[in-house]
Amino acid sequence: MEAATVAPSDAVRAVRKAASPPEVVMHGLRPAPRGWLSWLTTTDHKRIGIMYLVLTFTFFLIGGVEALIIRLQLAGPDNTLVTPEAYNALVTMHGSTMIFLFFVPVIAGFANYLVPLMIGARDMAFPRLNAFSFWTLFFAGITFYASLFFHPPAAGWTSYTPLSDDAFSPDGGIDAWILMIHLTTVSSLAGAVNFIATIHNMRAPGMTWGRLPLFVWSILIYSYLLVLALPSLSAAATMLLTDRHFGTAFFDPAGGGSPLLWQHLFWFFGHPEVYIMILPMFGIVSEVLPVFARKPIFGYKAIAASTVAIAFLSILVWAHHMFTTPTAEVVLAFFMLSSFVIAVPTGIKIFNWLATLWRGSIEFKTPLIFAAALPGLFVIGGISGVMLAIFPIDWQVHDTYFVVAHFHYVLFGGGAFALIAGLYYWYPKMTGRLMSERLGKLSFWLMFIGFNATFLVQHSAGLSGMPRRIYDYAASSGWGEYNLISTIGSFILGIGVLVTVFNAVWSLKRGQVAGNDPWHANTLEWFVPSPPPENNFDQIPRVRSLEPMQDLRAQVRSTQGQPAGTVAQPVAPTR
Ligand code: HEM
Ligand SMILES: [Cu+2]
Repeated sequence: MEAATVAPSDAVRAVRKAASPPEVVMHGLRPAPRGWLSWLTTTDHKRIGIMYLVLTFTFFLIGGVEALIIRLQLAGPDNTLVTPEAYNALVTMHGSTMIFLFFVPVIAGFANYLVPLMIGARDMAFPRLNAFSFWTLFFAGITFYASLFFHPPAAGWTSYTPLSDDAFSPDGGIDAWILMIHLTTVSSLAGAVNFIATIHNMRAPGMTWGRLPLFVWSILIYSYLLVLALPSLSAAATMLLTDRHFGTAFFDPAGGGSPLLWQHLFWFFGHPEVYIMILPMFGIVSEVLPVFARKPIFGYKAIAASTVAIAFLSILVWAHHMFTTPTAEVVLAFFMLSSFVIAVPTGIKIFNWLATLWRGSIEFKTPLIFAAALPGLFVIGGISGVMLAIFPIDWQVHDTYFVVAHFHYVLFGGGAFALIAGLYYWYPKMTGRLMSERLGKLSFWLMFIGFNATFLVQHSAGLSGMPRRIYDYAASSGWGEYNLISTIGSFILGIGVLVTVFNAVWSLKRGQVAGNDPWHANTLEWFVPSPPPENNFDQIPRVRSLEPMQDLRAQVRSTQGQPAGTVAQPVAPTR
């Protein structure tokens, strides 16, 4: 026909267009950023998770160096390695770094990486909010450490008034601390809302509450506790800020305020905070033990329920940090008893973990060894905690090294060991390579010996009266030997940590290639390749039990008639 050689008129084009189905036309799509810019602009939960982990482990190392300087200063009597002012700053930076810049956000790092994968989702509910959480944390760290260049805070990580008010801490260090608190709070709250929305709404088909992995349970409760506890701290920090700069007197008796108000607000946040840190560690242990014991977790429901119970009870015990303040005896008794009660759900967990290991065919891999250290070391800290909760005992040992020993047994002995278990366990998923087992075991034994050498003797130092946060002591005090042992232990512990850091860096290129499921694990993150593709799941498997990977393997066995070593989603072509 003639028309074939003639270009169609605009009118014809318009008619043709109207007849064809509607199309989506993309205008001006920018090419995806590459290199470091792609990290800066990412909203992928896995990349954000990795940035969280790198940032928070960096703070862990900085906080660790501060701890070693503290230990050097205390190694012997009448030491003057650092000035008293620098010492106070070191203690404050160490405590604040470990709690606010390391422990709470490192959990957000693991959770960011793992929660969507474990529940069969393609990302977090609000990916941009997620990036916002990370960058707020980043700037919180910068704000806090920038104070080193003018005047670091020195009122302890608890910033008790009146020490932290403008009369006693006139320079800007406390303000940097307050700003850091505000920024980490905003970061954690945004993260918590994101985890809650994700876990409630984005689980794979079939993943009922009774099939939710225990780590995900612990992250859900961690998030709710953050939402409940953090506002109390932000309010207190804001009041301190206005007291310092705008003439209010919330904490100043001269203007009708009360320094005790700070303590109440701080510990109303502070005790839930310890469970914010430790419950996810319990979650890691509950994931790792059954995999390496080759048995289902014992008492799934009891472990999940005890997580909720501990979280609830943790809101009722804050004044056990204030037993030495003027308080009516009936109130002291209430807080003593409520503290005792927490030992019950905690004990339930311990027994369930032991029952999980009992008669299992245990594989002594590094993640298992680190995870199994938690029940042992945490129980020591739990028992000293119950002792401290008896208020006449607390009257004797409050603010001594006994308390320092207590909370390091729970936080480092329980917490950090479990965290490193998580690192060895999930590293192959994140990087595609296994960490070295030999270095892992070396690291464990150095850390285990170093940790106990550092902190066991601190119970004795505390019982013989050594005060917490003290700068130096006389030779006649008799504390010299305890402290020397403790300092030597802390360096063994430090070397142990460095072995794992070296292992993580070395294995990035040299580690054994992992495949998607090196541990023959139970949960969905092992179904996708290591590292997972950007969209995580091409198809989202239907979940039929607590151990979906076991079901998938059984399915392969029954359809192909041969045992499935691992099962995996077909590898998608990489872009
Ligand atoms: C059985 C459970 C626990 C009980 C009964 C308990 C009890 C106590 C008590 C009574 C104190 C106050 C000591 C004093 O100031 O004289 C204290 C301090 C402390 N506890 Fe616990 N605790 C328990 C578990 C934990 C856990 C799991 C963590 C952390 C993950 C933790 C971290 C701390 C910290 C950081 C302090 C020091 C607070 C400060 O700066 O004064 N505790 N604990
Ligand atoms: Cu407490």
